[in-house]
Amino acid sequence: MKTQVAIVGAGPAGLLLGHLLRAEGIACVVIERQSGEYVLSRIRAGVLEQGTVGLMERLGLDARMKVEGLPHGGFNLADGERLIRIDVAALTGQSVMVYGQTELTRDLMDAAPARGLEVIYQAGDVALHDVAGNAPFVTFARQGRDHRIDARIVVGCDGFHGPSRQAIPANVGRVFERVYPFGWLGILADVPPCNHELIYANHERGFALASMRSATRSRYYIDVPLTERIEDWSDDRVWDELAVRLGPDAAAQITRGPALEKSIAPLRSFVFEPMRHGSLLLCGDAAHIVPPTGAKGLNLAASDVHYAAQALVAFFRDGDADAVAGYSAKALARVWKSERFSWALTKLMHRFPEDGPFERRMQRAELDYIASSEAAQRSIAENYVGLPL
Ligand code: RFL
Ligand code: PHB
Repeated sequence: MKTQVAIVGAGPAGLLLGHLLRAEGIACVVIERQSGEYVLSRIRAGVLEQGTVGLMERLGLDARMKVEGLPHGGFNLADGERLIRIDVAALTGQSVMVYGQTELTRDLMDAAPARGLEVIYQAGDVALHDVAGNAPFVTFARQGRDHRIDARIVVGCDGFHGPSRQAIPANVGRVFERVYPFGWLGILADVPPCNHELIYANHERGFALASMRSATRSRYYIDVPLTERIEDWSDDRVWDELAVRLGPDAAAQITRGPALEKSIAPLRSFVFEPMRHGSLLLCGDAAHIVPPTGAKGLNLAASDVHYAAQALVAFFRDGDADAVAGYSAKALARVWKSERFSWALTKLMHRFPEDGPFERRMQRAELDYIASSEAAQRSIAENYVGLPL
């Protein structure tokens, strides 16, 4: 089989890119290791930046989001004593959209057949070949047969553990990484949220986040040491801990219910440079990871894809090879700013094992400053809604 662009991975990055390329008449195929059902079962991001929403609008795939998504004009930082509301709408004139990654992925998946976007699910042993040159190809096995797709460009949208990043020789790439000494234990339940906006809390006992998927579905997180096992966290134990960390006002509004999903995700900051090697481009978690504190992971995947689509349209339509060559620098400039914001908010809102009373006072002083300064709030707000594409 021959195509213009072979996309590895049908998560949000791969599907979004496939749709953007098809909308410009560029031939592409998406190759995914898992089944579509499995991809949809992963509970992940919940907050979309304006830019991500804008891409769905541009594709005309925003109808369900407009009905079911919840626009939020603010969010809250709590420290056990007070709630600092960041009035994102007043400070930036923009809002974020609470709409689950599962729903966004479903919208992209459902629209694929009608838009002529071919997605090959359950592809085993996916491997990238000759990406340094001008005739790369991808091989995989499916239903007992070996397949090969020849392309002009390969885009790796295969997440942190996928094979695309590994296809770049070690002497070409450079890794920047910070692994955090805790993970987030998340719980999803069909109960109304405790607050109409998100609450990020830094409590003496640790971090907590109250989020949601809809008016009847809540998503909560607490941070736990990496040594914790999910089997040791009964639903009641999670609810008890949330009630303490979120503080008495929020606790009074918490409705408890059985967990639909409960898991622990490690926290990591990671950037791989460059995001292009020869005919291979990397997008999303394949190239970088942020801790979830800033709600940036999916949104960064979307901005990468936006830049990649722009470059590929210029390349295939106008023969502009410089556009592809410039992709990495353009994407990385935005990636590093989101890395910084996610890291800074993680530092502000979590208790690190190595921290002593001085670091605690620094956190408190920074929260005091944020509470009292519109300039500080504006800086947080413009990062939270997403820096311009
Ligand atoms: P994905 O979603 O990991 O998709 C990669 C796809 O590639 C497939 N794949 C392969 N396909 C073929 N061959 C192989 N060998 C393959 N290996 C892997 C995988 O099966 C998969 O389908 O990466 P993508 O598309 O780059 O999207 C990134 C986002 O998923 C991620 O950044 C976010 O979920 C991060 N994140 C959040 N982001 C936000 O913007 N806002 C949030 O509120 C937010 N909350 C979160 C999060 C991530 C979390 N976890 C669990 C990591 C909350 C959590 C708890
Ligand atoms: C979520 O709802 O899953 C969520 C919200 C905000 C974050 C991270 C995760 O910062």
